[in-house]
Amino acid sequence: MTNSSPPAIPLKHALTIATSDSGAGAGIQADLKTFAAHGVYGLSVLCAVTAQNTTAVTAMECLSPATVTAQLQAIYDDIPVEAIKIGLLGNAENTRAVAEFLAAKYPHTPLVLDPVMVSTSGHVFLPPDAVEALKTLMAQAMVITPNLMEAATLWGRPITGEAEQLEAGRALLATGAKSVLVKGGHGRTPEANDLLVEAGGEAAWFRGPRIGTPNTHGTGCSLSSAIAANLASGLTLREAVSRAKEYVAGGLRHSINLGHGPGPLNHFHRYYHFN
Ligand code: PXL
Repeated sequence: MTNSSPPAIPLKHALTIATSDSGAGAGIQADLKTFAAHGVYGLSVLCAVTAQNTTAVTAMECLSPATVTAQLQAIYDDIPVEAIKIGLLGNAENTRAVAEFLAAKYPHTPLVLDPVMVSTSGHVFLPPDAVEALKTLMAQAMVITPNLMEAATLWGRPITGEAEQLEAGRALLATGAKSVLVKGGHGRTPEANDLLVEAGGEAAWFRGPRIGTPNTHGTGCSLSSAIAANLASGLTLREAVSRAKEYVAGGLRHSINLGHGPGPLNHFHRYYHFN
């Protein structure tokens, strides 16, 4: 081996079950880039395809639950999975198919569930029956990662400050999720503070400055994938969240001016920046 060869690292595998974003800033593309940036082998199960760029989502088509399950089975039959991230599943049928498969085959694998319902550009991704199905899947999660709007929707009450952020986090433990990360990125305060509420109601704040950039597309996808990658590498949940927040902050500091709307973060900011 020469001095210049890269280091050998343990092979860990993270699986994303999510939807394609043709602009590749969010969705399954963001998840796979995040896994790669963490030195974790990324596996993917595609649930739907969106046609979108930085300005709008113009079409979406779901794959059949049979095709979703076949992808899960193909991976299960051949490749180990140390952590799973769930993003946009598209409809109630796919959500139920995923819930059934994970309960049967991956009952002890750490599951990070990002309850994506509406895109930042305002596109409603999930019909109401899919939101109900998603609530059932939350009971299988190690952590769910709602932003303030998603947490308010799931809780059924508005969140206007940190006291309510904490109340919402505690209330959402009733979903059955082992812990809840209520992300503060969509607030209006100078800081973007995320709150982790763990079983029993114990809470930990992860504080950080709000990073002034319009390019925030895919932030939620990337954070939940970074948490999953860190869990796959064997970190505790708190450490996984803390490092994931740092990773996303770095990506936002070096975010990419792509297209005419909000661009994505730079998933590989630790390796190169664009000028
Ligand atoms: O960031 C949520 C999200 C998840 N999945 C897909 C998306 C988006 C946001 O645009 O496009 C496919």
